Amino acid sequence: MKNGLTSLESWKALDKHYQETRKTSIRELFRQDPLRGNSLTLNAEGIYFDYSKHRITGKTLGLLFKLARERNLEARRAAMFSGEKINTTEKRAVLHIALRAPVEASIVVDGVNVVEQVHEVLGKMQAFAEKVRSGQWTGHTGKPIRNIVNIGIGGSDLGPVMAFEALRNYSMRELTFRFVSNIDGSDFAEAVQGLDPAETLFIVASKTFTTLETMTNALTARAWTLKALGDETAIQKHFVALSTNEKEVAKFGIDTRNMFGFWDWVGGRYSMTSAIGLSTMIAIGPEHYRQMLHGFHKMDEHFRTAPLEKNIPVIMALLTVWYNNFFNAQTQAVLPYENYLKRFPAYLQQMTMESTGKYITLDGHKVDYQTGPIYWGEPGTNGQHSFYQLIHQGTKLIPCDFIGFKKSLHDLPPHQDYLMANMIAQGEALAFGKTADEVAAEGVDEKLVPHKVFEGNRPSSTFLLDQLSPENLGKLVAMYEHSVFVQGVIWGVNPFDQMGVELGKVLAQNIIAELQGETKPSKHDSSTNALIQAYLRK
Ligand code: G6Q
Repeated sequence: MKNGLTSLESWKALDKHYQETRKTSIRELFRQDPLRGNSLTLNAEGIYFDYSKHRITGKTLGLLFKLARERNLEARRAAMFSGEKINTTEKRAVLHIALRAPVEASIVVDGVNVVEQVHEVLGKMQAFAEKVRSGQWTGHTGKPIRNIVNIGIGGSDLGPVMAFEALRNYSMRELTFRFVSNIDGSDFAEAVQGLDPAETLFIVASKTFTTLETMTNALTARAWTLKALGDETAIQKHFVALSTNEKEVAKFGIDTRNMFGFWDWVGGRYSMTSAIGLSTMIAIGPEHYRQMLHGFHKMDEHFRTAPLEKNIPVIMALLTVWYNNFFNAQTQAVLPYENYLKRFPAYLQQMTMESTGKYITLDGHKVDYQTGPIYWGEPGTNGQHSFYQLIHQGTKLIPCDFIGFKKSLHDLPPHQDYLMANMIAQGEALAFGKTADEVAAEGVDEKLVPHKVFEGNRPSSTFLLDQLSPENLGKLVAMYEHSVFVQGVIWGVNPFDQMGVELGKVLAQNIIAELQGETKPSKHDSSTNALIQAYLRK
Protein backbone atom coordinates (compact mmCIF):
# COMPACT_ATOMS: atom_id res chain seq x y z
CA MET A 1 0.00 0.00 0.00
CA LYS A 2 1.32 3.39 -0.92
CA ASN A 3 2.20 5.82 1.83
CA GLY A 4 -0.43 8.28 0.64
CA LEU A 5 0.76 11.36 2.51
CA THR A 6 0.08 13.76 -0.32
CA SER A 7 -3.44 12.46 -0.89
CA LEU A 8 -4.55 13.11 2.69
CA GLU A 9 -7.31 15.67 3.16
CA SER A 10 -5.16 17.76 5.47
CA TRP A 11 -2.22 17.70 3.07
CA LYS A 12 -4.35 18.90 0.19
CA ALA A 13 -5.86 21.56 2.42
CA LEU A 14 -2.40 22.65 3.51
CA ASP A 15 -1.34 22.94 -0.10
CA LYS A 16 -4.33 25.11 -0.92
CA HIS A 17 -3.80 27.16 2.22
CA TYR A 18 -0.15 27.64 1.27
CA GLN A 19 -1.13 28.96 -2.17
CA GLU A 20 -3.55 31.38 -0.54
CA THR A 21 -1.25 32.66 2.17
CA ARG A 22 2.30 32.35 0.84
CA LYS A 23 2.46 36.03 -0.05
CA THR A 24 1.37 37.20 3.41
CA SER A 25 4.36 38.55 5.25
CA ILE A 26 5.19 38.14 8.92
CA ARG A 27 4.89 41.94 9.17
CA GLU A 28 1.35 41.69 7.86
CA LEU A 29 0.53 38.82 10.22
CA PHE A 30 1.62 40.95 13.18
CA ARG A 31 -0.40 43.86 11.85
CA GLN A 32 -3.49 41.66 11.66
CA ASP A 33 -2.90 40.21 15.10
CA PRO A 34 -0.67 42.51 17.16
CA LEU A 35 -0.75 40.14 20.13
CA ARG A 36 0.43 37.03 18.33
CA GLY A 37 3.81 37.51 19.99
CA ASN A 38 2.05 36.53 23.21
CA SER A 39 -0.41 33.99 21.94
CA LEU A 40 1.86 31.95 19.69
CA THR A 41 4.13 30.96 22.54
CA LEU A 42 4.35 28.07 24.96
CA ASN A 43 5.84 27.86 28.39
CA ALA A 44 6.56 24.28 29.29
CA GLU A 45 9.16 22.58 31.46
CA GLY A 46 11.04 25.83 31.90
CA ILE A 47 11.28 26.47 28.16
CA TYR A 48 9.73 29.61 26.75
CA PHE A 49 9.02 28.76 23.11
CA ASP A 50 8.12 31.65 20.83
CA TYR A 51 6.79 30.51 17.46
CA SER A 52 5.01 33.72 16.54
CA LYS A 53 7.61 34.81 13.98
CA HIS A 54 6.54 32.14 11.54
CA ARG A 55 4.59 32.34 8.33
CA ILE A 56 1.59 30.72 9.92
CA THR A 57 -1.89 31.60 11.08
CA GLY A 58 -4.24 29.80 13.43
CA LYS A 59 -5.60 28.05 10.35
CA THR A 60 -2.13 26.81 9.35
CA LEU A 61 -1.63 25.33 12.78
CA GLY A 62 -5.09 23.77 12.77
CA LEU A 63 -4.36 22.05 9.48
CA LEU A 64 -0.94 20.90 10.65
CA PHE A 65 -2.46 19.36 13.79
CA LYS A 66 -5.06 17.69 11.59
CA LEU A 67 -2.25 16.29 9.46
CA ALA A 68 -0.54 14.93 12.59
CA ARG A 69 -3.76 13.23 13.63
CA GLU A 70 -4.35 11.83 10.14
CA ARG A 71 -0.86 10.32 10.42
CA ASN A 72 -1.89 8.78 13.78
CA LEU A 73 0.78 10.65 15.68
CA GLU A 74 -0.78 10.05 19.09
CA ALA A 75 -0.98 6.30 18.55
CA ARG A 76 2.57 6.20 17.17
CA ARG A 77 3.82 8.13 20.17
CA ALA A 78 2.06 5.73 22.53
CA ALA A 79 3.56 2.81 20.63
CA MET A 80 7.09 4.14 21.10
CA PHE A 81 6.61 4.76 24.82
CA SER A 82 5.11 1.34 25.41
CA GLY A 83 8.08 -0.46 23.89
CA GLU A 84 6.40 -1.66 20.71
CA LYS A 85 8.89 -2.65 18.01
CA ILE A 86 8.35 0.45 15.94
CA ASN A 87 11.78 0.22 14.31
CA THR A 88 10.27 -2.30 11.94
CA THR A 89 13.17 -2.56 9.48
CA GLU A 90 15.41 -3.74 12.31
CA LYS A 91 12.60 -5.36 14.34
CA ARG A 92 13.48 -3.39 17.44
CA ALA A 93 11.77 -1.38 20.11
CA VAL A 94 12.87 2.26 20.38
CA LEU A 95 13.30 3.06 24.01
CA HIS A 96 15.79 5.82 24.64
CA ILE A 97 13.00 7.21 26.84
CA ALA A 98 13.54 4.21 29.16
CA LEU A 99 17.13 5.33 29.72
CA ARG A 100 15.89 8.27 31.74
CA ALA A 101 12.77 6.77 33.25
CA PRO A 102 12.64 6.88 37.07
CA VAL A 103 13.47 3.69 38.91
CA GLU A 104 9.86 2.98 39.82
CA ALA A 105 8.72 3.01 36.17
CA SER A 106 8.16 -0.19 34.28
CA ILE A 107 8.54 -0.71 30.54
CA VAL A 108 8.44 -4.31 29.48
CA VAL A 109 10.17 -5.58 26.33
CA ASP A 110 10.10 -9.30 25.57
CA GLY A 111 9.01 -9.99 29.14
CA VAL A 112 11.78 -7.93 30.78
CA ASN A 113 11.34 -4.67 32.66
CA VAL A 114 14.05 -2.68 30.93
CA VAL A 115 13.92 0.18 33.44
CA GLU A 116 15.32 -2.16 36.06
CA GLN A 117 18.23 -3.04 33.75
CA VAL A 118 18.82 0.64 33.03
CA HIS A 119 19.15 1.49 36.71
CA GLU A 120 21.45 -1.44 37.31
CA VAL A 121 23.85 -0.10 34.67
CA LEU A 122 23.47 3.45 35.99
CA GLY A 123 24.48 2.21 39.44
CA LYS A 124 27.52 0.48 38.01
CA MET A 125 28.47 3.59 36.04
CA GLN A 126 28.11 5.69 39.16
CA ALA A 127 30.38 3.43 41.21
CA PHE A 128 33.01 3.54 38.49
CA ALA A 129 32.74 7.29 37.91
CA GLU A 130 33.16 7.93 41.62
CA LYS A 131 36.26 5.75 41.76
CA VAL A 132 37.85 7.63 38.87
CA ARG A 133 36.87 11.04 40.20
CA SER A 134 38.16 10.30 43.69
CA GLY A 135 41.45 8.90 42.42
CA GLN A 136 40.63 5.51 43.85
CA TRP A 137 40.80 3.93 40.41
CA THR A 138 44.49 3.74 39.72
CA GLY A 139 46.39 2.82 36.61
CA HIS A 140 48.84 0.00 36.15
CA THR A 141 51.64 1.79 37.96
CA GLY A 142 49.44 2.88 40.85
CA LYS A 143 49.00 6.46 39.67
CA PRO A 144 45.46 7.84 39.70
CA ILE A 145 43.74 8.43 36.36
CA ARG A 146 43.89 12.04 35.22
CA ASN A 147 43.04 11.72 31.52
CA ILE A 148 39.98 10.15 29.99
CA VAL A 149 39.94 9.44 26.26
CA ASN A 150 36.63 8.36 24.73
CA ILE A 151 37.08 6.34 21.56
CA GLY A 152 33.91 6.04 19.50
CA ILE A 153 32.31 7.37 16.36
CA GLY A 154 28.89 8.58 15.22
CA GLY A 155 26.38 7.96 17.97
CA SER A 156 29.16 6.74 20.26
CA ASP A 157 31.05 10.01 19.94
CA LEU A 158 28.87 12.97 19.04
CA GLY A 159 26.71 12.81 22.19
CA PRO A 160 29.67 12.48 24.58
CA VAL A 161 31.58 15.29 22.83
CA MET A 162 28.58 17.60 22.74
CA ALA A 163 27.64 16.90 26.37
CA PHE A 164 31.19 17.41 27.57
CA GLU A 165 31.49 20.73 25.77
CA ALA A 166 28.02 21.82 26.88
CA LEU A 167 28.63 20.94 30.51
CA ARG A 168 32.33 21.74 30.70
CA ASN A 169 31.58 24.34 33.35
CA TYR A 170 30.21 21.56 35.58
CA SER A 171 33.13 19.24 34.88
CA MET A 172 35.91 18.21 37.21
CA ARG A 173 38.69 20.45 36.03
CA GLU A 174 41.48 18.25 37.40
CA LEU A 175 40.61 15.66 34.78
CA THR A 176 41.40 16.02 31.10
CA PHE A 177 38.86 14.75 28.56
CA ARG A 178 39.67 13.98 24.94
CA PHE A 179 37.63 12.35 22.20
CA VAL A 180 38.86 10.27 19.27
CA SER A 181 36.54 9.33 16.44
CA ASN A 182 38.10 9.69 13.02
CA ILE A 183 40.06 6.86 11.47
CA ASP A 184 42.53 9.52 10.41
CA GLY A 185 45.58 8.84 12.60
CA SER A 186 45.89 12.56 13.23
CA ASP A 187 42.85 12.38 15.46
CA PHE A 188 44.42 9.80 17.73
CA ALA A 189 47.86 11.40 17.62
CA GLU A 190 46.48 14.76 18.74
CA ALA A 191 44.16 13.26 21.36
CA VAL A 192 47.00 11.62 23.27
CA GLN A 193 49.42 14.48 22.75
CA GLY A 194 51.06 15.29 26.07
CA LEU A 195 49.23 12.57 28.00
CA ASP A 196 51.01 10.15 30.31
CA PRO A 197 49.85 6.59 29.51
CA ALA A 198 50.15 5.69 33.20
CA GLU A 199 47.43 8.24 33.99
CA THR A 200 45.21 7.67 30.96
CA LEU A 201 41.98 5.71 30.77
CA PHE A 202 40.49 4.78 27.39
CA ILE A 203 36.75 4.34 27.17
CA VAL A 204 36.04 2.26 24.09
CA ALA A 205 32.49 3.19 23.17
CA SER A 206 30.96 0.97 20.55
CA LYS A 207 27.56 -0.64 20.57
CA THR A 208 28.66 -3.34 18.13
CA PHE A 209 32.36 -3.38 19.05
CA THR A 210 33.13 -4.07 15.40
CA THR A 211 33.18 -0.55 13.92
CA LEU A 212 36.28 -0.10 11.78
CA GLU A 213 37.17 3.37 13.02
CA THR A 214 36.69 2.62 16.70
CA MET A 215 38.41 -0.74 16.63
CA THR A 216 41.38 0.69 14.72
CA ASN A 217 41.70 3.56 17.19
CA ALA A 218 41.26 1.20 20.15
CA LEU A 219 44.03 -1.07 18.86
CA THR A 220 46.31 1.94 18.39
CA ALA A 221 45.47 3.05 21.93
CA ARG A 222 46.26 -0.43 23.16
CA ALA A 223 49.65 -0.37 21.45
CA TRP A 224 50.32 3.16 22.78
CA THR A 225 49.53 1.99 26.31
CA LEU A 226 51.54 -1.22 26.09
CA LYS A 227 54.53 0.56 24.61
CA ALA A 228 54.72 2.69 27.73
CA LEU A 229 53.52 0.26 30.37
CA GLY A 230 54.89 -2.94 28.93
CA ASP A 231 52.61 -5.43 30.50
CA GLU A 232 49.38 -6.90 29.01
CA THR A 233 47.73 -6.76 32.41
CA ALA A 234 47.81 -2.95 32.09
CA ILE A 235 44.89 -3.17 29.65
CA GLN A 236 42.50 -4.04 32.46
CA LYS A 237 43.35 -0.86 34.32
CA HIS A 238 43.42 1.47 31.35
CA PHE A 239 40.54 0.28 29.18
CA VAL A 240 36.83 0.02 29.79
CA ALA A 241 34.13 -0.70 27.24
CA LEU A 242 30.64 0.61 26.55
CA SER A 243 29.00 -1.98 24.40
CA THR A 244 26.32 -4.57 23.78
CA ASN A 245 28.87 -7.12 22.53
CA GLU A 246 30.42 -8.90 25.51
CA LYS A 247 32.20 -11.46 23.36
CA GLU A 248 34.16 -8.93 21.33
CA VAL A 249 34.93 -6.86 24.42
CA ALA A 250 36.47 -9.91 26.10
CA LYS A 251 38.38 -10.76 22.92
CA PHE A 252 39.95 -7.30 22.98
CA GLY A 253 41.26 -8.04 26.46
CA ILE A 254 38.96 -5.78 28.41
CA ASP A 255 37.75 -7.25 31.66
CA THR A 256 33.99 -7.65 31.13
CA ARG A 257 33.48 -6.48 34.70
CA ASN A 258 34.58 -3.14 33.29
CA MET A 259 32.08 -3.28 30.49
CA PHE A 260 28.98 -1.12 30.75
CA GLY A 261 26.16 -2.58 28.76
CA PHE A 262 23.18 -1.36 26.83
CA TRP A 263 20.64 -2.89 24.53
CA ASP A 264 19.54 -3.17 20.92
CA TRP A 265 16.58 -0.86 21.60
CA VAL A 266 19.00 2.06 22.05
CA GLY A 267 19.83 3.58 18.66
CA GLY A 268 23.36 4.98 18.31
CA ARG A 269 22.28 8.59 17.81
CA TYR A 270 19.81 8.30 20.68
CA SER A 271 22.34 6.75 23.05
CA MET A 272 23.90 9.62 24.99
CA THR A 273 21.87 8.70 28.08
CA SER A 274 22.89 5.03 27.91
CA ALA A 275 26.26 3.71 29.08
CA ILE A 276 27.64 5.79 26.19
CA GLY A 277 27.31 8.68 28.66
CA LEU A 278 30.05 7.29 30.93
CA SER A 279 32.56 10.01 29.99
CA THR A 280 29.88 12.61 30.68
CA MET A 281 29.19 11.09 34.09
CA ILE A 282 32.88 11.02 34.98
CA ALA A 283 33.22 14.64 33.86
CA ILE A 284 30.23 16.17 35.63
CA GLY A 285 29.72 13.64 38.42
CA PRO A 286 26.81 11.28 39.06
CA GLU A 287 24.61 13.92 40.70
CA HIS A 288 24.75 16.30 37.75
CA TYR A 289 24.34 13.35 35.42
CA ARG A 290 21.12 12.38 37.17
CA GLN A 291 19.92 15.96 36.85
CA MET A 292 20.57 15.70 33.13
CA LEU A 293 18.55 12.47 32.95
CA HIS A 294 15.80 14.19 34.89
CA GLY A 295 15.71 16.96 32.28
CA PHE A 296 15.41 14.40 29.51
CA HIS A 297 12.63 12.66 31.40
CA LYS A 298 10.71 15.88 31.94
CA MET A 299 10.73 16.56 28.22
CA ASP A 300 9.81 12.93 27.49
CA GLU A 301 6.80 13.35 29.76
CA HIS A 302 5.87 16.66 28.20
CA PHE A 303 5.99 15.08 24.75
CA ARG A 304 4.09 12.00 25.89
CA THR A 305 1.29 13.78 27.72
CA ALA A 306 0.79 17.29 26.34
CA PRO A 307 -1.96 17.70 23.78
CA LEU A 308 -0.57 18.27 20.29
CA GLU A 309 -1.62 21.92 20.41
CA LYS A 310 0.54 22.53 23.50
CA ASN A 311 3.37 20.21 22.69
CA ILE A 312 6.76 21.81 21.93
CA PRO A 313 8.37 18.99 19.91
CA VAL A 314 5.14 18.49 17.97
CA ILE A 315 4.86 22.14 17.00
CA MET A 316 8.58 22.28 16.10
CA ALA A 317 8.21 19.26 13.84
CA LEU A 318 5.05 20.52 12.15
CA LEU A 319 6.72 23.85 11.40
CA THR A 320 9.59 21.95 9.85
CA VAL A 321 7.14 20.03 7.66
CA TRP A 322 5.40 23.29 6.70
CA TYR A 323 8.61 24.88 5.42
CA ASN A 324 10.18 21.72 4.06
CA ASN A 325 7.20 20.55 2.07
CA PHE A 326 5.25 23.65 1.17
CA PHE A 327 7.84 26.43 1.03
CA ASN A 328 10.49 24.01 -0.28
CA ALA A 329 12.97 25.12 2.35
CA GLN A 330 16.02 22.89 2.15
CA THR A 331 17.67 23.57 5.47
CA GLN A 332 17.07 24.39 9.11
CA ALA A 333 19.58 26.50 11.03
CA VAL A 334 20.16 25.91 14.75
CA LEU A 335 21.76 28.93 16.36
CA PRO A 336 22.58 28.60 20.05
CA TYR A 337 23.44 31.84 21.82
CA GLU A 338 25.53 29.99 24.37
CA ASN A 339 29.10 29.19 23.50
CA TYR A 340 29.10 25.97 25.49
CA LEU A 341 26.59 24.64 22.95
CA LYS A 342 29.11 24.92 20.15
CA ARG A 343 28.86 21.22 19.27
CA PHE A 344 25.09 21.11 19.59
CA PRO A 345 24.38 21.76 15.88
CA ALA A 346 26.87 19.03 14.88
CA TYR A 347 25.19 16.66 17.31
CA LEU A 348 21.79 17.51 15.89
CA GLN A 349 23.02 16.94 12.35
CA GLN A 350 23.40 13.26 13.03
CA MET A 351 20.24 13.00 15.08
CA THR A 352 18.12 14.65 12.42
CA MET A 353 19.77 13.79 9.12
CA GLU A 354 20.53 10.14 9.83
CA SER A 355 16.95 9.82 11.02
CA THR A 356 14.89 11.48 8.32
CA GLY A 357 17.31 11.57 5.38
CA LYS A 358 15.39 8.80 3.65
CA TYR A 359 13.46 8.46 0.41
CA ILE A 360 11.92 5.08 1.22
CA THR A 361 8.87 4.94 3.45
CA LEU A 362 8.24 2.37 6.14
CA ASP A 363 6.08 0.44 3.70
CA GLY A 364 8.86 0.35 1.13
CA HIS A 365 7.74 2.98 -1.35
CA LYS A 366 9.65 5.87 -2.76
CA VAL A 367 8.33 9.17 -1.47
CA ASP A 368 6.82 11.73 -3.82
CA TYR A 369 7.59 14.58 -1.41
CA GLN A 370 10.62 15.99 0.34
CA THR A 371 11.83 14.45 3.62
CA GLY A 372 14.58 15.47 6.06
CA PRO A 373 15.96 18.97 5.86
CA ILE A 374 19.65 19.73 6.26
CA TYR A 375 20.36 20.87 9.81
CA TRP A 376 23.32 23.12 10.39
CA GLY A 377 24.45 25.97 12.57
CA GLU A 378 27.02 27.65 14.73
CA PRO A 379 26.81 29.55 17.96
CA GLY A 380 25.72 33.16 17.86
CA THR A 381 27.17 35.73 17.65
CA ASN A 382 29.96 34.21 15.58
CA GLY A 383 27.51 33.19 12.88
CA GLN A 384 26.30 36.77 12.60
CA HIS A 385 29.72 37.80 11.31
CA SER A 386 29.76 34.97 8.85
CA PHE A 387 26.77 33.31 7.20
CA TYR A 388 23.84 35.37 8.53
CA GLN A 389 24.17 37.61 5.46
CA LEU A 390 22.67 34.84 3.37
CA ILE A 391 19.88 34.22 5.86
CA HIS A 392 18.93 37.91 5.79
CA GLN A 393 19.38 38.82 2.14
CA GLY A 394 20.01 35.57 0.28
CA THR A 395 17.59 33.86 -2.07
CA LYS A 396 16.99 30.85 0.14
CA LEU A 397 14.45 30.50 2.89
CA ILE A 398 16.16 29.26 6.04
CA PRO A 399 14.01 28.79 9.12
CA CYS A 400 16.11 29.38 12.23
CA ASP A 401 16.00 28.06 15.78
CA PHE A 402 17.46 30.52 18.27
CA ILE A 403 18.38 29.06 21.65
CA GLY A 404 19.26 31.36 24.51
CA PHE A 405 19.51 31.53 28.28
CA LYS A 406 18.53 34.23 30.72
CA LYS A 407 21.58 33.76 32.92
CA SER A 408 25.16 33.25 31.96
CA LEU A 409 27.34 30.74 33.75
CA HIS A 410 29.89 33.50 34.27
CA ASP A 411 29.45 36.74 36.09
CA LEU A 412 30.98 38.91 33.41
CA PRO A 413 28.72 41.84 32.70
CA PRO A 414 27.93 43.17 30.15
CA HIS A 415 28.53 40.05 28.03
CA GLN A 416 25.23 38.33 28.69
CA ASP A 417 23.04 41.33 27.89
CA TYR A 418 25.00 41.95 24.70
CA LEU A 419 24.70 38.31 23.73
CA MET A 420 20.97 38.09 24.31
CA ALA A 421 20.29 41.48 22.75
CA ASN A 422 21.90 40.12 19.62
CA MET A 423 19.80 36.97 19.63
CA ILE A 424 16.56 38.84 20.10
CA ALA A 425 17.54 41.43 17.49
CA GLN A 426 18.28 38.76 14.90
CA GLY A 427 14.80 37.28 15.22
CA GLU A 428 13.31 40.73 14.92
CA ALA A 429 15.44 41.68 11.90
CA LEU A 430 14.74 38.41 10.12
CA ALA A 431 11.01 38.67 10.61
CA PHE A 432 10.37 42.35 10.00
CA GLY A 433 13.34 43.51 7.96
CA LYS A 434 13.59 47.09 6.82
CA THR A 435 11.63 48.60 3.96
CA ALA A 436 12.94 50.89 1.21
CA ASP A 437 11.03 53.79 2.77
CA GLU A 438 12.65 53.15 6.13
CA VAL A 439 16.09 53.01 4.51
CA ALA A 440 15.47 56.17 2.45
CA ALA A 441 14.23 58.01 5.53
CA GLU A 442 17.69 57.51 7.00
CA GLY A 443 19.08 59.63 4.16
CA VAL A 444 20.77 56.73 2.38
CA ASP A 445 21.99 57.46 -1.15
CA GLU A 446 19.26 56.40 -3.59
CA LYS A 447 21.54 53.96 -5.41
CA LEU A 448 22.34 52.16 -2.21
CA VAL A 449 18.77 51.81 -1.02
CA PRO A 450 18.09 48.39 -2.64
CA HIS A 451 21.27 47.02 -1.08
CA LYS A 452 20.23 48.16 2.35
CA VAL A 453 16.68 46.89 2.21
CA PHE A 454 15.87 43.82 4.28
CA GLU A 455 12.83 42.02 2.92
CA GLY A 456 12.34 40.31 6.24
CA ASN A 457 9.71 37.58 6.30
CA ARG A 458 12.38 35.08 7.39
CA PRO A 459 10.88 32.74 9.98
CA SER A 460 12.41 31.78 13.30
CA SER A 461 11.60 30.06 16.57
CA THR A 462 13.13 31.22 19.82
CA PHE A 463 13.75 29.01 22.83
CA LEU A 464 14.56 30.81 26.04
CA LEU A 465 15.64 28.92 29.16
CA ASP A 466 16.91 29.97 32.54
CA GLN A 467 20.54 28.86 32.42
CA LEU A 468 22.56 26.16 30.76
CA SER A 469 22.46 23.31 33.27
CA PRO A 470 22.61 19.52 33.00
CA GLU A 471 18.83 19.42 33.40
CA ASN A 472 18.22 22.03 30.71
CA LEU A 473 20.62 20.34 28.32
CA GLY A 474 18.62 17.14 28.80
CA LYS A 475 15.40 18.96 27.98
CA LEU A 476 16.84 20.51 24.84
CA VAL A 477 18.20 17.25 23.48
CA ALA A 478 14.99 15.35 24.18
CA MET A 479 12.99 18.18 22.58
CA TYR A 480 14.83 17.68 19.27
CA GLU A 481 14.71 13.88 19.58
CA HIS A 482 10.95 13.96 19.79
CA SER A 483 10.64 16.55 17.07
CA VAL A 484 12.55 14.18 14.77
CA PHE A 485 10.22 11.36 15.76
CA VAL A 486 7.21 13.44 14.79
CA GLN A 487 8.81 14.38 11.47
CA GLY A 488 9.39 10.68 10.82
CA VAL A 489 5.73 9.92 11.54
CA ILE A 490 4.54 12.63 9.15
CA TRP A 491 6.87 11.59 6.33
CA GLY A 492 6.29 7.91 7.00
CA VAL A 493 10.00 7.06 7.19
CA ASN A 494 11.79 5.06 9.87
CA PRO A 495 13.83 7.53 11.94
CA PHE A 496 15.60 4.70 13.73
CA ASP A 497 17.59 2.86 11.09
CA GLN A 498 20.50 4.11 8.96
CA MET A 499 20.83 1.79 6.01
CA GLY A 500 22.27 4.63 3.94
CA VAL A 501 25.62 4.44 5.69
CA GLU A 502 26.23 0.79 4.80
CA LEU A 503 27.25 0.80 1.13
CA GLY A 504 30.25 3.08 1.59
CA LYS A 505 31.51 0.89 4.45
CA VAL A 506 31.39 -2.27 2.34
CA LEU A 507 33.09 -0.63 -0.64
CA ALA A 508 35.80 0.76 1.64
CA GLN A 509 36.58 -2.76 2.86
CA ASN A 510 37.21 -3.88 -0.75
CA ILE A 511 39.41 -0.89 -1.43
CA ILE A 512 41.37 -1.34 1.81
CA ALA A 513 42.37 -4.80 0.61
CA GLU A 514 43.40 -3.31 -2.72
CA LEU A 515 45.40 -0.48 -1.19
CA GLN A 516 47.23 -2.93 1.01
CA GLY A 517 48.00 -5.23 -1.88
CA GLU A 518 46.00 -8.12 -0.42
CA THR A 519 43.77 -8.33 -3.46
CA LYS A 520 44.35 -7.17 -7.00
CA PRO A 521 42.40 -4.02 -7.76
CA SER A 522 39.03 -5.27 -8.84
CA LYS A 523 37.37 -3.66 -11.74
CA HIS A 524 35.79 -0.46 -10.56
CA ASP A 525 34.66 2.32 -12.84
CA SER A 526 37.41 4.31 -14.57
CA SER A 527 37.31 7.14 -12.03
CA THR A 528 37.64 4.85 -9.02
CA ASN A 529 40.35 2.77 -10.71
CA ALA A 530 42.35 5.90 -11.56
CA LEU A 531 42.07 7.20 -8.00
CA ILE A 532 43.34 3.92 -6.58
CA GLN A 533 46.23 3.89 -9.05
CA ALA A 534 47.09 7.50 -8.24
CA TYR A 535 47.09 6.76 -4.52
CA LEU A 536 49.29 3.70 -4.95
CA ARG A 537 51.91 5.72 -6.86
CA LYS A 538 53.38 7.11 -3.63
C1 G6Q B 1 23.77 6.02 14.88
C2 G6Q B 1 24.47 5.07 14.06
C3 G6Q B 1 25.97 5.24 14.03
C4 G6Q B 1 26.70 4.49 15.13
C5 G6Q B 1 28.18 4.43 14.79
C6 G6Q B 1 28.99 3.74 15.84
O1 G6Q B 1 22.58 6.02 15.07
O2 G6Q B 1 24.06 3.81 14.39
O3 G6Q B 1 26.38 6.57 14.04
O4 G6Q B 1 26.48 5.09 16.37
O5 G6Q B 1 28.34 3.80 13.55
O6 G6Q B 1 28.58 2.43 16.00
P1 G6Q B 1 29.09 1.56 17.18
O7 G6Q B 1 28.66 2.18 18.45
O8 G6Q B 1 28.51 0.20 16.99
O9 G6Q B 1 30.60 1.55 17.08
